[in-house]
Amino acid sequence: MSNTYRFIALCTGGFPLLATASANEHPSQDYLWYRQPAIVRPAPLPWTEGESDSGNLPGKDTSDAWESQTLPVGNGRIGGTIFGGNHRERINLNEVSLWSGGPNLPNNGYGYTYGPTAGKNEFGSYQPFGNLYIDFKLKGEATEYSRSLNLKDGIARVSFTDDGVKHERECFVSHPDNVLVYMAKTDTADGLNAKIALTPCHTVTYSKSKTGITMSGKLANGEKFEGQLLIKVQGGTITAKGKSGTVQVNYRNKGDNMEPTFSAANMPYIEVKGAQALCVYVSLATDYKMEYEANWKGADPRATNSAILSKLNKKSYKAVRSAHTKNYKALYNRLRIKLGKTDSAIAALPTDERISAYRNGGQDPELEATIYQYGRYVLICGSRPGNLPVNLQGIWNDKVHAAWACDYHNNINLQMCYWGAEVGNLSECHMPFISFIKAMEKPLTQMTAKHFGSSVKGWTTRISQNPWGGGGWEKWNPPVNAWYALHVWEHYNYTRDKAYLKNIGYPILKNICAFWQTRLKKLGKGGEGLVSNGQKINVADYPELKEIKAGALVSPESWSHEWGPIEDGVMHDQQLIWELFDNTAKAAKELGTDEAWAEKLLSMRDKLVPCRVGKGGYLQEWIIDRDNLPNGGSALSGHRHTSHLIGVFPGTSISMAKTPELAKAAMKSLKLRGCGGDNRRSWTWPWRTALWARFGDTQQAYEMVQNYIRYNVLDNLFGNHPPMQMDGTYGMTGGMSEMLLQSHAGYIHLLPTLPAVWNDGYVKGIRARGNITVDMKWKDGQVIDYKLTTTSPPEEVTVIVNGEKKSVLPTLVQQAKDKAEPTEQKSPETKKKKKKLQP
Ligand code: FUC
Repeated sequence: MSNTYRFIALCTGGFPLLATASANEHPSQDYLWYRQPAIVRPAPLPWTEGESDSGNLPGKDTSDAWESQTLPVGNGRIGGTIFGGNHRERINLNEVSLWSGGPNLPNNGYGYTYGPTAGKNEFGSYQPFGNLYIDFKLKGEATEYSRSLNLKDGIARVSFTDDGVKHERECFVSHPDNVLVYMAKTDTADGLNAKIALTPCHTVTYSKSKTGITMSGKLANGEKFEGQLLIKVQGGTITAKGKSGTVQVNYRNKGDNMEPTFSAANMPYIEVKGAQALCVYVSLATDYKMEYEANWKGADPRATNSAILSKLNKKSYKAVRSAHTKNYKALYNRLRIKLGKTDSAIAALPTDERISAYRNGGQDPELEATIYQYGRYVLICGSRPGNLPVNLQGIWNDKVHAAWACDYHNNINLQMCYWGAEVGNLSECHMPFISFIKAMEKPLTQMTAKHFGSSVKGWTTRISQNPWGGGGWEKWNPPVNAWYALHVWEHYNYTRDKAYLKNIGYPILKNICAFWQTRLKKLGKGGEGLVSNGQKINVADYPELKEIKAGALVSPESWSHEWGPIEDGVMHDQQLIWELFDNTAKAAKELGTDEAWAEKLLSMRDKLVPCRVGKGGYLQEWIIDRDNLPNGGSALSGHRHTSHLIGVFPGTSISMAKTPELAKAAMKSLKLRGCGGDNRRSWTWPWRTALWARFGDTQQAYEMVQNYIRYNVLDNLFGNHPPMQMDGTYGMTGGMSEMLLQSHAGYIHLLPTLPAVWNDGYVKGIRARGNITVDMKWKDGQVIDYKLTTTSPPEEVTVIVNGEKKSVLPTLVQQAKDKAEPTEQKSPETKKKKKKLQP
């Protein structure tokens, strides 16, 4: 029997028999699996008020089973995290737009009160929707238990045997049908007995029908939400039980430990008896709309849910499932990767044990490739056009008062979530971020004027954002608009979609330029007028300022995240603004517009105080060459942020090819940061992976990948800040991509930093700037086959292959329509060797 799933068709009732995989038949890549469920804690449920034990198999004893053990599914709007309990299943439910708080305008986007009851004048926080609980009436102990998530079809599965009877369950969130789907099935003639409830996190009103439950409510900020369950069975009976009415939710504990409390006595539930299979469809909706002009208000959630479920009611489970896999695979299968073969003893282990083996020094290139693909998986699940972008935790959150409000944090986090989108061939999944930037322009323009004065045009934002146009955290983050602009530009740079650039991208870039055109400060000769921590400094004390010419431009009073003084000319800002002006001028040229304006922009770009190598040979982080910080401590080592290296990555202004002196100094700075203590965060490793890759240091780049897995990955491959934070999970796809292909310096470099562990492998479908898709295969660290394709009129491009520069004309291919369910293609290894592409 092969190492893949067996699918056996069951012809009755539209319920296909679930994929079966025995314990030793788990794929070793693009796949996560475990021998135990995540612990499902006792909960108030309408049929067991006050019960203390759900009788599940023991799970792994971790401090937080939700954040480290559950498996995520999603469709960009609805998210679920599955516990996989054999007796009691719990799925934590999310809808990307359920947010407390509001535009917090009285404080001009300041004030960081969050939590479930925050009103419109407060920042608020991303809220969990509720929980789906299913209690199965089982006879005994589970054997042959396994729980998995298959990245190749976007389905989470649980299987086990109870009292000699096989049980199989699967769960996914369908994008085409817009619902979370849970299916349970057994092969016993007696069938399944189960009780099903939807529990709340906020005060709600319940109603029940013959086959379902509705739970609706309104947050303190007026946002309406509603969840509907629709239950279908094959064989057996369904009965709606319990009461309808309002369930009051209160909260106990403070901060991140805050929890909803309620009595389940007045809740309805569904009882299923003797079914061969049962299926729960969960439709969740709010009345949020990402549109300022509409006052952020859209369709009534009841109308949304009813429309979704009435359409779905007519479909068989089989049809829903196959529409999901077709839609999901059309995105996921665009990129395939092999980084090497893992030793079979390690490859056979469940994911958590593989992580432990890795931490103990084991090599596992297939786990590393899974980490790469997992970043793509969670992007497909968390970020689909038409929805809000992913937040600090993707779209998955079980806390009513989550860390940092589970917000749109922008001094690294939100941006990093999208580092893998373009290069990872998921360009449309980048769009929610860009649409969010666009949707926030108007409220942010007003807040910006209020804060910076009416002479400053355009907009920028505070360090954290909510979906209501509001801001939070203590500081503004002026240069973040230029960082956002990099995403706006790179989407064009990768896709070469002129309609996008004209209608969406370029207007955003112009508004951001307007901010800096009116905000930049002119210094006098030798830096005269420079302000640090609110004080004009005596420039004569700082010889490094001598070279500054009169009229040089600096970003006034900014911050190198998140340390050092508030000062003019912080290098993070200078680099970002340089890229903004440079890219916007390029955009104007691409569109053949605003020639004179773009010229002015370029002349401002050239007046920006440039990066400088300090006396120690480091790239200066501030305009002043500091070894130590004014309030004590080294200004060079230890800090997790690498803000002054942004021109190396994700920016492109500093590179070994174009600015070798600065690049070498940047490398020295990075080395000094170290790898211990505060450097170990979910997001530090992807950034450093990409930085070392851009420096061409294979060993260091690979060590960053290893450190991510060693220190900041949880058993379910969620990133861990701590607490769980998804920036690193997404970012690793971008970071590792830089090791395999670089295209920022005007040419395409294949395998710039390939570690020995990845010596034999392939990537099919990775993207390069210029609307180019690259397939390549390598052996003994050397590229042995590669192919460039494009859907634009092909133009010659320089490619570095095995150290040699070649000129290659990409092959023109048709724009892929909805690729539907691509027939399983053979891997490059098993394919008949193609004629090597002659550059
Ligand atoms: C930034 C980072 C922190 C954390 C927080 C959510 O402020 O500096 O490390 O990731 O965002």
